[in-house]
Amino acid sequence: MAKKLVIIDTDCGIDDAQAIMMALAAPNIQILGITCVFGNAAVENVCQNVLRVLSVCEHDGIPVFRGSVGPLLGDSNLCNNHFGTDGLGDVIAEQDPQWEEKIQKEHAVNAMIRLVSEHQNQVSLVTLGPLTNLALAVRLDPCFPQKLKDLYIMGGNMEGKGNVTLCAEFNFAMDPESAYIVLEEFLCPTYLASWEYACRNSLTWEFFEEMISQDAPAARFMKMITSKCWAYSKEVMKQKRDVYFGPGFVSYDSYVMAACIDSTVVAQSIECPVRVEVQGAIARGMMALDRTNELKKSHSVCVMTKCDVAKFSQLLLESLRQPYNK
Ligand SMILES: [Ca+2]
Repeated sequence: MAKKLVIIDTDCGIDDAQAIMMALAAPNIQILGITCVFGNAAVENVCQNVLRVLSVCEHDGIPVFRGSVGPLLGDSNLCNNHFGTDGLGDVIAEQDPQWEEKIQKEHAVNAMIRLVSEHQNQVSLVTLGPLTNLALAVRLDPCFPQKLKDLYIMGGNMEGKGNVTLCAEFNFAMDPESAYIVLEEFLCPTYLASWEYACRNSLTWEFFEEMISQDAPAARFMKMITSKCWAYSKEVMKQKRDVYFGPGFVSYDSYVMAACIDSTVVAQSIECPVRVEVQGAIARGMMALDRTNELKKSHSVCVMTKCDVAKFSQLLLESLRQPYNK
C-alpha cells in the first residue's frame, strides 16, 4: 500500500507531541518533514520539543524545520503557558546542547513549498498550531495550495466558544490574519477539527491513565510530561472547557491527526464555507460557519462534528507503544 505523504506543522506542546506520535505509529503515514511555528512555546522550544518526540520514538531521521517566530500582526504575547513555559510541561531538565545542529538550515516555509512542489497533489498538510507558516507559504508561492492533496487544520471554533478569549480558539487567536488568509485562499480539500469538536468528543481520565501507563518509552515520556501540567489535572474543574462540555480528557491536536490517518475516525461532519473574524472587540480570531451562504463563497470546508471515539482511542493507545519498527 502506498503511504500517505504528510507534512506536520506544529507549535509542539503536549498534545502536539501526542499527535506527532500518532502519525509516527501509523503504518500508512510517511512524514516528509515537520515544520515548527511559535504558539504553545517560543519556536526554539518548539524545535527542541519536536526533536525530543522524534528521539523517544526513534525516528530521528525525519527533518525538522524552524519557522515563524510570531504572528503576521502584533506580538505573540498571547503565548500562554497551558503546557508550561517550554510547551512540554516544564519537567525536562537536560537540554541537548547540539539541538540547533539537528534543525535543518532551510526555513520551514521554504521547506514546505519545496516538499509540496516535489510531490505535487500527493501531500497532506496537517497543522497543529497558528497558521503563520501557511499564510507565508501562499504569499511566496500563490500556487502552493493547489499543489496540496489536502489540508487538515486543528483550530477555530464552530459554536463561538473560545478557550483563550471569549470567542476565539488558541491557534486562530494567536494569528487571526493567517487563519483568515488560509481559509480564504487554500482552495484544496480542507478538513477542520475545531476546539468544540475536540471537547465534544472527549475521553475519560480513566482512559488517559490507561494510555500513559503502558509499558513503552513513548507512554513513559507522555506520563512524565503530563505529570506536573495543570492542563492534565483532573482537579481543574472550573475551567471554561468543563463549564461548557463537562470534565474529560481532551488531546486536542490528536483529533485532526486521527482524521488524516483514517478518515473513518470522523463519524459526522458539516460541509460549508467558513470565515475568520479579524476585527471585533470580543470575536477577533473567531471562525464563523456560513451554512446559509451569506458570504457567497465558492469554497467549502469540511468541519468535523462527530468522532468515532472507539477508533480514536485505539490510535491513541497504539501511539504510545513506541518505539517499534514500521
Ligand atoms: Ca498545537
